Amino acid sequence: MTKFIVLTLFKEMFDGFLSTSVIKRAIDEEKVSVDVIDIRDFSLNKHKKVDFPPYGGGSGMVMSCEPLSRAIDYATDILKKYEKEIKIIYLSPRGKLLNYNLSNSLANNNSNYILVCGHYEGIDQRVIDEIVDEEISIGDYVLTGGELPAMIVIDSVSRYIEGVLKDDSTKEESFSEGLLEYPQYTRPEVFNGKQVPEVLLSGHHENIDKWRREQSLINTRKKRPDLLENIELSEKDKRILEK
Ligand code: 4GT
Repeated sequence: MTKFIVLTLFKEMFDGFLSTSVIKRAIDEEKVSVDVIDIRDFSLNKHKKVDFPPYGGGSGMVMSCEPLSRAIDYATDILKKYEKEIKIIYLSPRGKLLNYNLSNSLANNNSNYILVCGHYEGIDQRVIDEIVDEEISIGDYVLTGGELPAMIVIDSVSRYIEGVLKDDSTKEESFSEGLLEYPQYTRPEVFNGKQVPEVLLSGHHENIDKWRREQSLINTRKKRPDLLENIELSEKDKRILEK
């Protein structure tokens, strides 16, 4: 089981996420666990303050070191009881970009995770420098907090944990690793005069696999040619793309 402990000022944001669909089932079946802890509980300040104006001036508030470091110590103590390594991740637009490879490796490197969510102008740099192991970004845009990114990390990592997806669609996916997915169709056979591609109705699995691979490759070249630069294509794949 992979364990996530989330540290946040806005616990309630996780309620819907953790009580729905695939993630709910993964938790119920003990494939993953997610504990959400309020950083405010670790403030020693009599008003439970966790943020202060930035040194040097400027707008907004910065989350201060003490509550955060105490919350991280508390989470670390919980995770110490288990065999796995403990990785402390800060979600931030300055982090390493999340992609298929990173999600997959987080799922399969025998680690449990502490996910630190910033809010306002973020957290004191000394926490990042001295305590955080890895900074992860979910894309090149700024959000109001690290909570949505933390959910995205948990969601995308969980999909690659053995047994989380019932019919293991990541196996099928790994057939198109690093490429865009092929198009999917379901009933009815004709919608607004448009037919489902003939080959998918043929029952000929070899032809279906071949068609899907072609679609993945052609779509990837058309929409995300950058993805083709990071993967190794077979001779067969190269021939498809030469056509
Ligand atoms: C974007 C991302 C992220 C934010 C991202 C600190 C205060 C960061 C607000 C937070 N924005 N977090 N992880 N692209 N905003 O991943």
